[in-house]
Amino acid sequence: MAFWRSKKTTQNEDTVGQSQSASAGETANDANDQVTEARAAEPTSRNTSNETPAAPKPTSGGLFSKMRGALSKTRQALSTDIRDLFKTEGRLVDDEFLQELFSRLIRTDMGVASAEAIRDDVATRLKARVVSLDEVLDTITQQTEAMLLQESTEIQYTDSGPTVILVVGVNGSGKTTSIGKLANHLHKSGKKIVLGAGDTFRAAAVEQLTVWAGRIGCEIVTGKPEADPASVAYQTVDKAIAMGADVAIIDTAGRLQTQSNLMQQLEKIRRVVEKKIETAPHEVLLVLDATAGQNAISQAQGFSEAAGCTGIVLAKLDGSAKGGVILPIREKFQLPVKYVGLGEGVDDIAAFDAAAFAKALFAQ
Ligand SMILES: Nc1nc2c(ncn2[C@@H]2O[C@H](COP(=O)(O)OP(=O)(O)OP(=O)(O)O)[C@@H](O)[C@H]2O)c(=O)[nH]1
Ligand SMILES: [Mg+2]
Repeated sequence: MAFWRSKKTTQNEDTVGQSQSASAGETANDANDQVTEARAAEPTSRNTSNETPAAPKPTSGGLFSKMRGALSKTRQALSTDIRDLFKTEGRLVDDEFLQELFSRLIRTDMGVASAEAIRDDVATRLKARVVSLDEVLDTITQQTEAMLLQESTEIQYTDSGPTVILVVGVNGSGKTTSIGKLANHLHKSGKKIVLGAGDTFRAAAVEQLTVWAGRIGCEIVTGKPEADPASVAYQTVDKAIAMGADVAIIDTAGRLQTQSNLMQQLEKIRRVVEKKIETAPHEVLLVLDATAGQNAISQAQGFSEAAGCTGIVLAKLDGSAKGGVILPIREKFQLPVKYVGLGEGVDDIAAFDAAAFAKALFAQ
């Protein structure tokens, strides 16, 4: 039985996403004001890094249109391909049609299992009928949504004391940027945030996170260059407790799951954090790069187990024509996708929503 068939068919809404979509214009203005103030207070030398966050783009009227915009490359590739199947207005759904549909679906990096499931669903519902493009797209959208449904996208907050979130992933997947955006969301929803610059290998990494903290107006803990990342993590949690913060988010250096010394280092970070708060880390978020398509999966294979991950952030959806990769990600990692990265600006993150995602992927 495929993984998605056993999943619950309800999904919790994320409060951050809700508040953003409820008052997108107002929220964007607030963020822009904050950013302008924070920038004015920043030393200009901090902005010289190539990895400094991009200036925020204005939000374009709600979460759905943002998601739709981010998925435009994938959607264009898909719908052009599927539209191609309809040279005439209606088409008979027979074996030939189903085979052609299948080969178009797998081009989005959704993988064989997902493409088969969608094809089979179309067969069950529409076989031997003459159908329109819209009918096929509707059926595919519903099936995709069913496959993407998951129990919860919400951060698992602890009942008392700071919630500790560790962010991990391979090099360049989008960890630091996702932390900046997530911190901004949580900060705007009234949470007191501390960031921990746990990537101590590169000075630029500390600088990059420091710029984000300045923009958001939140605290950051940094160590000396090449300091033990575990000690930075420890101090971050320490600081979070001392100042009564709600959330501590700890950045880590990029690594491959095959680099055993670096994976042990993650283990050490977990241990020291646990020493401060027994139930921490409460979340270990694995950041995956959507532009890498199926490669994102093979790069991070085994990572989720080795690092004890609790959820996924799928970054860079906006730059990818391979948005379909979310389906095998849900299948292979057996983890909820909690957030999606929709760009480089402060507001370019959204709590994952299966219905909105499926609709944004296929709706014409
Ligand atoms: N378009 C787009 N770019 C993104 C997104 N998230 C991250 N990036 C860009 O991807 C690049 C790498 O992002 P980082 O956040 O530095 O990635 P990282 O995983 O922290 O990298 P390392 O610390 O080197 O392992 C940067 O140029 C980011 O601006 C996104 O959602 N959309
Ligand atoms: Mg980084």
